[in-house]
Parts: sequence; C-alpha cells; structure tokens
Amino acid sequence: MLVENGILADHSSPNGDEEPKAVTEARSRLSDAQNDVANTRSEIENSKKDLTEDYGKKGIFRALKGQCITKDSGEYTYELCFMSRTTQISKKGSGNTGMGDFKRLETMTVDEEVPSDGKGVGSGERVVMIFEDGQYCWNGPNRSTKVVLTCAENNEIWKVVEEEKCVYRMDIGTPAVCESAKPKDPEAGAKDEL
Ligand code: MAN
Repeated sequence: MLVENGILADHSSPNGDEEPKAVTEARSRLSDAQNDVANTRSEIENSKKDLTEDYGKKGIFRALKGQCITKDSGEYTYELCFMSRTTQISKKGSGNTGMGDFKRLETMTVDEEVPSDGKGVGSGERVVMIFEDGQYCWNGPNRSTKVVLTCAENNEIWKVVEEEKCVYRMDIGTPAVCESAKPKDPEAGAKDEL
C-alpha cells in the first residue's frame, strides 16, 4: 500500500527479492578480507607469544617444542612434552593428571652417582625446565615438575620421582644440552659438537 501510494520506493525486481550480483560479490569480498584480518591478527598474537617464551641460550629448545617422550614407571606412564607440559597417565585407566605447564628455564648444580648404563645426571651444572600450575593436589600444592637435562645421544626420560607429595622430578637425557654440558669423559667430547 505504501509503495502503491509512492511513500516507499519500489525495490521489487523482475527476479524477486534478490540483491544485485555486484552487491553480493562486494559483500563476499568484505567477508573474505575480514577473515584475512582476523587470521593475520591471530598470527601476530602467536608470534608475539612465541617471542616471549624462554627457549634457552641461542634458542636451543625451539626445535624440541611439541615433541613428547614417555616412560613407564610403576602404575603410571609419565609424559614430557617439551616446552609444553608434563603428564601422569594412569595405566589403570583412571585418567591423566597434569603435572604442570612449562614456565621457565633454570639451572641447578647436581652431584650424583651415574648408574652403569650412564643414564644419570652426574655432576655439574644442569639446565632445568620448570613446569608449574598442574592439577590441584588434595591437601597439597598444585602439581609441579622439575625436569633436569643432561647431555645424551637421544631424548629419553631416565627417571621420575615424586620428591614430595605432588612435586615431581624427571631426569632426562637430551642432545639439546650437549653444547653447554661438560662431557662426562674425553670420548664424549664429540657429542659436544651436536
Ligand atoms: C595421585 C598421584 C600421586 C599423588 C597423589 C596425591 O595418586 O598424582 O602422584 O601423590 O595423587 O593425592
């Protein structure tokens, strides 16, 4: 009625209510461009976050990010995902327990006897990865893990101990620290080049 009386413009077209093709196309270009902007923004945020992370001297741990290694130990399998998290996995199927998220790198001086298979921290200064804010521990602290790194040929968890309730220590071997670790014997000197 309003159209008939000339109060409203007549938008009806021979093809019904469809908007002109050019408008549809422009709308779709706009939405593509908006998606591109959103994606680029999130890439910027990820890169910024990555730059604030502590990958150690010369970024030696950057290559390990995302890699996970495990070890069977008693009723649990323990998992370390480098620069990410540690997890206690129940073999009886009662689920996973977060043992901490990666927070920072520290160093620690150790002096321990090395077992005959060579899989021990030995003596000297070691890089330590600190994981905190893990799953809440009843009557205790949130779970946390100290991962002690010693030069070795392969990435491998050697030992996991619960030093205090819900405070874990993981000793691992990894080629990532061979440059800075003191070789255990003259033969090991070659590993220093890794
Ligand atoms: C679970 C495990 C243990 C821990 C207790 C604490 O059984 O995470 O390592 O000591 O919870 O209640």
